Order: sequence, then C-alpha cells, then structure tokens
Amino acid sequence: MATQTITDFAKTLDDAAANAKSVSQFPADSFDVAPAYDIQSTSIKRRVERGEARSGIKMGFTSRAKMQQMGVHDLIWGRLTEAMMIAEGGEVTWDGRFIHPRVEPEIAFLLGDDLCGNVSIPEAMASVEAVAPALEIIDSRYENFKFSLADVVADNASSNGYVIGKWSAPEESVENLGIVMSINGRMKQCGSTAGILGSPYRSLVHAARLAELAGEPLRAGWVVMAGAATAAEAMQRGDKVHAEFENLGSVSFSVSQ
Ligand code: OOG
Ligand code: MG
Repeated sequence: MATQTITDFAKTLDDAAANAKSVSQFPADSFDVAPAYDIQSTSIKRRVERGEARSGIKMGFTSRAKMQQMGVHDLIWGRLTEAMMIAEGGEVTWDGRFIHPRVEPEIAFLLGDDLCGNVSIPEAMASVEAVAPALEIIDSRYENFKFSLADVVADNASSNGYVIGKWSAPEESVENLGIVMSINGRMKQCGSTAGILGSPYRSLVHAARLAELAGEPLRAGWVVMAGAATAAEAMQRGDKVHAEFENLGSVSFSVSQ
C-alpha cells in the first residue's frame, strides 16, 4: 500500500468533519506531532478554499482537568474559522454537524492588536480588547473520541464550534473566577478560570508563541479560546447548555433534536 501523505491525512480528516462521520484512529506510527500540525494546516486550507474565513485560534489541554480526562499531557492548539462560531443563545442543528459532541467552559479573548512571538503576560494583556465567557464544542473525528497527541493535533484539536457570551472590557479580571456549567438545568461541571494554567493569560502567551512559530501570528480582531477550565461534558440531542461565570455573566446555546 502506498504511504499516505500529509494531503491524504488532511483530506480524510476534513471529509470526516464535513460529513460528520468518524474515522478509525490512524496506525500508531503514521505521523509525529510536527507533521500533525502540517496535516492540520492543510485541512484548514481546504476549509478556507471552501470560503471559510480564519477567526482565531483555540488552545487545548491548558488545564489538568482536561489532561486527565483525555490522557494527553501536552498543550496543543488549533485553528478557528468564522463558520465554527455559534450565536450566543442560538440553536445548532445536530444532523450533518455532530458525531459525538462534548461541551466545555472556556475564556475567550478578543485581540485589539497583533500579538507575535515571545511576549510577557503584561504584553499579552495589553493586546486584549475584550474578554468573554465562552463555550467550546469539541467533536473528535476519531471513533470513540480516542486519539494520541499527534492524532488530535492533526484533527484540529477536536474543534467543532464556539459560543461567546457578552464581551467585557479587559479591565475585568479573568484570573480566578468561579464557573458552573449546566445542561438542561442540571449542574454538570464546576471549576475556576484559575484551572487554565493558573491564569487564562498564560494560555494567551503560549498562543502568541505557537502561532508565530507556525508562521501565522495572532492578528487584531482574532479570538483566542484559552482552553477548558473543567472536563468536557457529552451532549445529547435537544440539550440546552448554560454556563455561568463569576463577574463575566453567562453563555448558552441549545442543540436540535
Ligand atoms: C481536544 C481538545 C482540547 C481544551 O480546551 O482542552 C481542548 C479534546 O479534548 O478532544 O479543546
Ligand atoms: Mg477546548
């Protein structure tokens, strides 16, 4: 059998995402983490060619809760497009979009300035135009949500969608805020934004460094999702998801039957 190339893996994962159909995990030695980022980048290029515009990046495994849940212990990142954005309070259609979606509470940053390379926390803070409570929907393209570090990187860090609540001025602290995430009125996860690397701003510092290394530095107007503060929760058809963030307000959406 001919060896699969970066383009082949990217096509497999992009098709799986576009058709909401899972694929088997690739054989263990298929590719390492560096080529996995090339696969990710190639698969996102396919989305951009279909007309999706880049809107930012997402960080992954920035909390112990997530690392423990998924058995992966390295920080990862993925690329966001505008098509992944779900309106606050809106309803998402299940069919054609989801395989086995999960939802997790995050902090979102809106950048007012470009942010490139090795920056300090104060520099990262100064680039932020607004902060918001957010939810991320992840939906691994791999069967049973099982993957290695390289697999999940190639699969754009499992990203499917993101919902952003009301933006607040960056003076509003995001450093140690309580979070309660409920589904259909039942509390499912609670935690603190401090669970995100001690401060979500640390996640932004990593985002600036990693995006620059990839040759796609963070741009003014982009959103950076800092990574989940708690474990992710599986969603079912018809679910209503709501997360309450101390001081920042709430964010919610629902899923069709
Ligand atoms: C990978 C994505 C991780 C986060 O916030 O930690 C992530 C996964 O859990 O499938 O988005
Ligand atoms: Mg996430």
